[in-house]
Amino acid sequence: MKEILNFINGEYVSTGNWFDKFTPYDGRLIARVAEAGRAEVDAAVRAAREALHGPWSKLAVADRSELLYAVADEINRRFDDFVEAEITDMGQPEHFVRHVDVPRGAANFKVFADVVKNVPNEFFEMATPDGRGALNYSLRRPVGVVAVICPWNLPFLLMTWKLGPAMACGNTVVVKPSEETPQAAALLGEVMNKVGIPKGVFNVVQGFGPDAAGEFLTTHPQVAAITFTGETRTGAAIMKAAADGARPVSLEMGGKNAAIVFADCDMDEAIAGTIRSTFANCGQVCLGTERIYVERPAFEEFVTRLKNAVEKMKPGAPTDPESGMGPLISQEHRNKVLSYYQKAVEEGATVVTGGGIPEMPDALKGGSWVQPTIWTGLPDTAAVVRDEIFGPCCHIAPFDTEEEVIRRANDNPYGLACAIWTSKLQRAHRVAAAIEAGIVWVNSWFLRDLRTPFGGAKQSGIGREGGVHSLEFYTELKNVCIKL
Ligand code: NAD
Ligand code: 6OD
Repeated sequence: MKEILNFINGEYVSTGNWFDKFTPYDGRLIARVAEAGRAEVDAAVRAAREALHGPWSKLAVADRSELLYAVADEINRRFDDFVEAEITDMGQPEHFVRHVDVPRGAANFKVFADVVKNVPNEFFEMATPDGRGALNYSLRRPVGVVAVICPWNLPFLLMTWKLGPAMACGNTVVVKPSEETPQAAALLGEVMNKVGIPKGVFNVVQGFGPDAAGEFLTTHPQVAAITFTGETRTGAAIMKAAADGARPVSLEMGGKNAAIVFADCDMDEAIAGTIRSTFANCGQVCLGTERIYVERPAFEEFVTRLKNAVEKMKPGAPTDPESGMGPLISQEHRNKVLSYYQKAVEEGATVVTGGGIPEMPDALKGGSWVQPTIWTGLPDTAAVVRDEIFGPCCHIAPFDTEEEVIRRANDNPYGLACAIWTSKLQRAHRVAAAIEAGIVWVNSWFLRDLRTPFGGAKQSGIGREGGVHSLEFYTELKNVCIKL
């Protein structure tokens, strides 16, 4: 049986406690994972703390960047191993993992290695009463040991999205991957050792959240900052933990993202884009669309075409080239999604397609499969139109005016992302400006330039990462004032 371990101070560390890892697509037990307790979390934070004052922080920025380029190159050299780790952890189609999740692992290190080399510092010359004057300039310094708490959807992409900037800024890190997806983080330890990242700079503790590795890490007094991706409820608990010690948090949290489809849009593009935004990764993308508003003249056409496209999407095993969709991450998450499928019917939805469990071949019957599902006919107050479900499903509603759709799209506690489909330039700008979300895509979805600010409004997040915005979180800015 494969064993997945912690990675502390450059070494793989086992523990006396193990938990099982099953694949989501056939329910097979594939590994046992060594769960970190307080002792391992302490050891990881201690190693990170020592490394902070060792060679890592003394490296010139350009030399640190060179090491991070080497990390990216080694990820690319081990590309197939990361693909294997991600498909057995997450169960998504191999082509999706190869083209979306794993390449971003390398890019996340490369881009931030570039960003930190190109940050201008502020400089102010000032007058003083004695006429001699003074010069002010700013220096950026690492924050310290950063705790990185990760979710299970797109595990490698989301973990490295935090590690890239944290390490590029000279911090040391302790990562806690989701208990559902432990493999890529463990594998990354081999990459770090191979390219010569100093011991203790990158550490991994495996395990769960509350009263376990996650909480031990976020409450650890030597952790200087916490960066988190996951559910809003968990983010709020982490914020409370961070208040003890007044430590900064960067929180990327849940969403209930709207798509707005105007009748003037390119309908082929809107359908293809919505198929991706609603069903990619089996709907387990925080930026994904779960509420769709379609201008009334285009409503029937949009519903019919989306239904036809969805019904062509066959769920299947990750390595099946015909697979259009993978499973949900776990049976527990499937129960949650299916409870919403049932709620939709109880609330009076018209089930346009799906709504249940697909018939799968015997070899895949142990997986957490659900049908891709479309509903219409519900008011915006219905649970499936308000709550984040995080599954392959959406509700489609008609609208009549621009003002109305902006109000309805904004009438939700979350504010992560929105996709607008229109061919009218002025309308695109108007609606994008009025939408309460951290990210708005026009005639596209999940098109990412890593230099841009990324994060959520309202209950979808606190703070922005990406490009120089990441530096605001991962560095302390210090002013030096020199009297002349
Ligand atoms: P989750 O909040 O359940 O878990 C995330 C991580 O937090 C896991 O590693 C978990 O073990 C840990 N954790 C849980 N309780 C903790 C505690 N009390 N203290 C410390 N750590 C704790 O989220 P998930 O189910 O893994 O991921 C899905 C959620 O993540 C969805 O809500 C999705 O929208 C959100 N998400 C948001 C973004 C974004 O960029 N905004 C990106 C991806 C996922
Ligand atoms: O692209 C990114 O940087 C990012 N954080 C994506 C988040 C996807 C959510 O599932």
